[in-house]
Amino acid sequence: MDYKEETIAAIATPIGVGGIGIIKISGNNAENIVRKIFRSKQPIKSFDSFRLCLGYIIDPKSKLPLDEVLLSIMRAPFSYTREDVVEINSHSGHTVLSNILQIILRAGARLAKPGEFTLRAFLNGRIDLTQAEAIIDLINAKSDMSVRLAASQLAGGLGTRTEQIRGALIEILARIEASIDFPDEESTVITRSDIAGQINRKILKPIKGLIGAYSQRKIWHEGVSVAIVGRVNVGKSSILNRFLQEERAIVTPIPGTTRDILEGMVNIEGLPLRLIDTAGIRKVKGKVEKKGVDLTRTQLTLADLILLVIDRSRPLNQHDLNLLSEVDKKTAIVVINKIDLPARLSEKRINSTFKHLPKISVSALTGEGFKNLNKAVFTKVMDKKIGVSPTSIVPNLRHKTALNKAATFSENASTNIMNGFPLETVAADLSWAKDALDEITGNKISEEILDNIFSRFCLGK
Ligand SMILES: Nc1nc2c(ncn2[C@@H]2O[C@H](COP(=O)(O)OP(=O)(O)OP(=O)(O)O)[C@@H](O)[C@H]2O)c(=O)[nH]1
Ligand SMILES: [Mg+2]
Repeated sequence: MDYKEETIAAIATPIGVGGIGIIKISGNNAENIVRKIFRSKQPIKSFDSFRLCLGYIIDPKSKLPLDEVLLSIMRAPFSYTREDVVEINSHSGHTVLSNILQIILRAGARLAKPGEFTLRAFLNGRIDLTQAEAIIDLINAKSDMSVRLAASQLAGGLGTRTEQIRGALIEILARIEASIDFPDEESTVITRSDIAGQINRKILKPIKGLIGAYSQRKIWHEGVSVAIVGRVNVGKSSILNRFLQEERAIVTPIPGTTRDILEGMVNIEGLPLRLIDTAGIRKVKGKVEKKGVDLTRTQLTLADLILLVIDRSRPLNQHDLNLLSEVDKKTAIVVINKIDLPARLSEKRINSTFKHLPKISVSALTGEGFKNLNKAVFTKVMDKKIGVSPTSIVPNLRHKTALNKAATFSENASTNIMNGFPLETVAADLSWAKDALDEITGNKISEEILDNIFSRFCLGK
């Protein structure tokens, strides 16, 4: 059946006890259904769009009121789905909500699938596919920055950029096609190098920019992982606790206190950091210790950033030097801890050993130096270009796959036109590139992919 003939309904608020619960209905039949099950407190002739109306949900069978509710109608096309939408604010509590929903279903609605309201917003042309995906991201966002990125995508950032590239592509395609159809007309003559230049500049370059931004996505959604490593007792757990401003990890003077991986999230200027405290590196004795040190070594390769901690109140030893040789110099910051204690490690020695690494002196005990450490971490992340500004357009994996496809076809077109291939071949490549861009916004998309995207939504959205 055509979706336009079906009116759907679902509970939009999470299960559980709360102040209010919301039930949503969308479709042509929404208002009819409401007329069967709702009795207004003040007599009304017709519902005004976007106006709250106080009344009762009445069970049509028993004629008894089920709940006192606030009801609103948002008439098409000015609604979330661009269909007639009704929202019922009832008291929360699962039984009340599901009883009301049952009555609505009996009155002619069908239970909505997860994401079906948003699917309709897409099918009815109110949003493109990137915006629908932004709604899922927004719901699942775990940091300020991922909220901002999702909001910018919801506002149409990625969709607009994709449409711009697509527009340029269609223009180039039109010029090639005109020259195929009317090869002898002066107005349609093209130079191959000119077309190749335009493909590179107007299509490939912006596409590659977008692909490059993909790596930033993980950072903003999951946080930059920062492993705190060092030999035993240098103060790694104390540093974690100081960052988190709580006693998350056990701190003792006994070497080898931490044996497992401990994590905590912090935010530095909106940048989410996943801090990872590790077991100190030393000569291991038992199985548990060995496991702990192995886990530390894994973190060395997995983490986006390493804080290599040393203890200034003791001389360096072989474990410090071994660790230094294991860290990737591009991603490490040396944290010189315990500066509140008398130094037994000279600045000269530190500078010569950790030559090309940024160094920050701190005391996990007093908190001295942590402002600088925050700054250094932030700068390092930004320098590594793993950070983005809040206005960035950051594609997800699905978009990136499509962009890669579009880039490959455009690259073929650009090389082929320079190598004297028939213009028909070049045009075919460009039109495949266009299809790939259409997958991003959903101009052209398979049912399967749509199902896949919308099944990630929660019920009632
Ligand atoms: N004076 C002083 N003591 C510190 C500082 N940081 C840590 N300590 C002390 O050093 C000892 C070890 O600290 P931890 O934070 O447990 O060190 P760790 O590196 O996690 O140790 P392991 O888990 O055993 O590898 C504890 O007694 C801390 O109180 C500091 O900045 N100044
Ligand atoms: Mg520890």
